[in-house]
Amino acid sequence: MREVTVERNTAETQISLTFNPDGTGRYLVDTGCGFLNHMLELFSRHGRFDLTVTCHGDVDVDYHHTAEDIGITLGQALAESLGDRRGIRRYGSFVLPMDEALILCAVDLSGRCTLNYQVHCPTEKVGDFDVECAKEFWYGFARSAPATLHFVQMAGDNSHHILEACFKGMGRALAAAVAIDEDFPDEIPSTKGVL
Ligand SMILES: [Mn+2]
Repeated sequence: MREVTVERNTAETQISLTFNPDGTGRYLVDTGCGFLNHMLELFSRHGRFDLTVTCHGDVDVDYHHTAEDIGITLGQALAESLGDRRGIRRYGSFVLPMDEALILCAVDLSGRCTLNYQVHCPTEKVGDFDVECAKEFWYGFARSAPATLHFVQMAGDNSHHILEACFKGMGRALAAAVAIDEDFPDEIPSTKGVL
């Protein structure tokens, strides 16, 4: 089991996060933001990752620091859990429909940060959550993983559905990417020999 726990403490957020890529989709999520809890719970279940998150953030400001810093911490936990990335499949992609929304999610656990976020929500908020914080979450994740992430919205006109499709779809794409390739479990999947 590749389970890791990461603590991250700043003046803005105090985060404790446990991540297991070989889990079953069990979660315990308390971020201080109801919508972000919902997204991380979906991510855990659809990726079959076990995930525990506790965050005490400066939510009296807004959810920006909370979303960004949880993304950073989750990316760090993913990186630590994979070690030198030996044996992983590296790539994953999923096109996830959520009612009228359709989102292409693709990941390369490349060791390099790229975020291509072509997601356009028609509203600024879902509940009390600023939809722009979702991009901050994924950018934080891509930087600290480090990983190449693509989100391309093919359809969708409901912000809740659009963001939910991103989290479910990237959960499933990542599940494929972190899986061990049983045919080549001792190989780092790069001609450079390093990821
Ligand atoms: Mn929902």
